[in-house]
Order: sequence, then C-alpha cells, then structure tokens
Amino acid sequence: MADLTLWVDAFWISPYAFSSFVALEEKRLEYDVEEIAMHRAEYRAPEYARRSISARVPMLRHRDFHLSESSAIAEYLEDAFPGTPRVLPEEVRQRARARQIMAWVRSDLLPIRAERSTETIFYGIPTKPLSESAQQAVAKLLAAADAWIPDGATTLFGRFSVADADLALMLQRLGKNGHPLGDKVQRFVDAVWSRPSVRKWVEKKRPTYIPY
Ligand SMILES: N[C@@H](CCC(=O)N[C@@H](CS)C(=O)NCC(=O)O)C(=O)O
Repeated sequence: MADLTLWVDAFWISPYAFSSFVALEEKRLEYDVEEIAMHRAEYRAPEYARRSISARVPMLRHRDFHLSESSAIAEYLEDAFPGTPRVLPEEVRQRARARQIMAWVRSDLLPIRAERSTETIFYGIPTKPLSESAQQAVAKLLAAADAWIPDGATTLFGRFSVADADLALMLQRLGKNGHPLGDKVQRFVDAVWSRPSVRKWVEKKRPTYIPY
C-alpha cells in the first residue's frame, strides 16, 4: 500500500477530486485511488465519514492523516512534499492569486455549476439553454479568464499550477457544451486539457452514469 490514498467519485466527474488528482499526478507521487459511489451515498459510510469528518469527496490519506477539501489537499501536498514539482506558484502574489482563483471557482458561478454540471463534460449529457442568471455568470467567468490569462500564454503564472486546472475545468463547462470561449481562452483551455495529468483524468474509462 502506498503512503498516499486519494478517494475520488466513482464516475470521475467531481471537479474537486479532479483538482486533487491532478495535484498528485503533477507531483509524481505514488498513491492509491479508492472510488466512492456517490449515487449510493458511500461518502456517508461510517468509516469514510469518521475519517473525513465532513463526509465529502475527495479525501486524501497520508499515512495516518486524513484530509478533505481539495484546496487544503493541494496546500498540504505542497507543504508535505518539498522537492516535488510545485502545484502552486512559488512567488507570493502569484500564489495568492492562485488561491483566489481556486476559492472563486469553488464559491461563485453557481448557475454555471448547476446548469453545466461536470457530467456534461465527461459523459456528454445534453444541456438546456442557459438561464438569464447563468448567462450573467458566463459573462463574469469569461471576463475574469480574459483578465487573468496573460496574452499569448497557456498558463496563468508562467508554469502550470492547480489553479490552471481548476479554471480550465470551469471553462470546459462552457467549451465542451458548444459555448465559444474566444481564441485566447480556448488556447489556454486546450493546453491545460492536453497535459498528461489532466488527460489521465479526462480519458479515464467510466462506468455507465447513474444520476444522483
Ligand atoms: N469544497 C469541497 C467540495 C467537495 C464536494 O462538494 N464534493 C462533493 C462531490 S463533487 C460531495 O462530496 N458531495 C456530497 C455531499 O456534499 O454531501 C472541495 O473542494 O473538496
């Protein structure tokens, strides 16, 4: 058994599990994966809930230490494994910006998250036209992406970070559903989507999707 285990959702659609998976892959750490069947509410199973406390996916185990919340997992991996490839920028303001972006995609843009859920990306589930509030959120997201992605760049901070993966996944809720992103943002998303760590998640062979 590896020192590290990551619990992900069994359909491989959780944007938060995605973030932690990409962080572990980018750090080239050896780890085991355990799957949680969300449609069977396995995250409420007594042992899982006792370890994670918040009964949510993902959860990381490092030896006898268990940690939930994907941003905390990225920070922990960065602190606990110095000398491995960084997943957050080294420079203090860039790292603060990365944290801002990671917190923002987890806390704002709710209509996009609701109307363009990640099964539409990974299972191609058909979508309905966006509501008025989702359209407003889309305008906000695209303006933010345009402001944050430097012209001609394919990373936010000169080299890849988990904030790139998180922002690209949020943008793919639109891009994979036929919403034009504009050349600069599309180039950024395509570059993130072609990273081996991201492809490993995207190309995962998935079981038949069961809505939950
Ligand atoms: N802020 C958390 C969100 C985790 C989360 O919402 N996970 C979902 C799966 S995508 C979950 O566990 N849902 C079950 C529940 O919240 O009861 C993170 O970044 O890890």
